[in-house]
Amino acid sequence: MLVVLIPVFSVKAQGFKERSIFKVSRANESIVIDGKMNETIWSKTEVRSFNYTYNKTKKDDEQKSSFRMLWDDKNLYVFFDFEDKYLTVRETKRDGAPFFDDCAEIFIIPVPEQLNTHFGFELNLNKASNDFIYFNNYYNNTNIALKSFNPDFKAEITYSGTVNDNSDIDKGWTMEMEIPLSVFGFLGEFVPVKKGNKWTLLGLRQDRNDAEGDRRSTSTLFPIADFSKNVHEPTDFGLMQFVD
Ligand SMILES: [Ca+2]
Ligand SMILES: [Ca+2]
Ligand SMILES: [Ca+2]
Repeated sequence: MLVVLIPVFSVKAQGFKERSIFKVSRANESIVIDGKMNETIWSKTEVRSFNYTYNKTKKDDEQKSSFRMLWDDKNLYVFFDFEDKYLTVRETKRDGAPFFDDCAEIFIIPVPEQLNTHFGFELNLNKASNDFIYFNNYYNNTNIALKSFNPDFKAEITYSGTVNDNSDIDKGWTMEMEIPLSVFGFLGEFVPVKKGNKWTLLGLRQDRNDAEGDRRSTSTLFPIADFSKNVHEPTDFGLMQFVD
């Protein structure tokens, strides 16, 4: 009698990291981009803190953050809310180095796979935007950001405190963003933004608490496997899922 043994394979390959899913609610009201969480829907969508902090050298380098997103047929919306005792900002130019200031950042891959290409938005309190398309391992193991990508989007900030003055204790700052889906062009059409679909993302905060030098801490929505290497490794990104 012939016995056929059928091996049973696990569908999960070994080492595959289960990815966190961040829920993004549909905006059922119009969102006014003014840096204020004055739309009811912001209080109904998932909120997460940036619990993974890197390069922390002082106690004050780990400060509270909250992160929310919304979607509708035209836009993605992002809300960052940061406690910050020492508001710090210097960069004023587009595609400069706002990431050396207090800076809110989001990286997006418009499909649920961890591709080697992502869209990035990094803004400081001056709304100086470093916006780019990032290519991992573009050529000869080199990562490169195409900064000439300058999409139209809206962002407004509010802050409470005194900027670049560490003689007092500040309260914090917010940033509300509207990123039109047209920014992603046809790359955003493979997996359209609609209920149930997922895209890939990372949210980050750079926290600078000294006006001089390059010291800063970084906190993230999802954990970074090797922070000394790069925060732009898509294998560290998680998923966002568009829900009602
Ligand atoms: Ca608002
Ligand atoms: Ca740019
Ligand atoms: Ca700061």
